[in-house]
Amino acid sequence: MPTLFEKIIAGELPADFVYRDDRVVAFRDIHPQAPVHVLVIPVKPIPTADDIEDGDAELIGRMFCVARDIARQEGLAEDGYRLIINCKQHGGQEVDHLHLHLVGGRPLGRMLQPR
Ligand code: DGP
Repeated sequence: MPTLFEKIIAGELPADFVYRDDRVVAFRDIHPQAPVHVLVIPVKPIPTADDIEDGDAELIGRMFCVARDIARQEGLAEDGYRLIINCKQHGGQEVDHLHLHLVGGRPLGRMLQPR
C-alpha cells in the first residue's frame, strides 16, 4: 500500500513542491506549524529513521543539503530554523515515509516542553 508521500511523489496527489530531483523532493506541509514548513523527502521509500541503512548515508546527507538550500531560498538562514525527523509512535510520526521537517520564519522556542 503506497503511503501518502509516495502518491505525492508519483503525482497522484497534489502538493506545493519547492524542490524536486531524481533522489529528493520537497513540498510544503499541509498543516504548517510556522510561516515556513517544508517536508524534505527521499524518493526511495524508507519508512522511518530506524530503517535507514548504511548505504543510504549519501542520500540522507543530500536531504540535509537540500534543506539548507531551501532554508536559504526562503530567507531563513540568517535567523535560523529547525530540522526535525519524527520516528515511529513515540516520536509522533504519522506518515511512514521518512521526511525531514524544515520549520522556520518565527522564533520556535524550546523544542521539548517540560513534562
Ligand atoms: P510526521 O508527524 O512527522 O509524520 O509529519 C507528517 C506531516 O505530513 C504533518 O506535518 C502533516 C503532513 N501531511 C500529512 N498529509 C499531507 C498531505 O497530504 N500533503 C502535505 N503536503 N502534507 C501532509
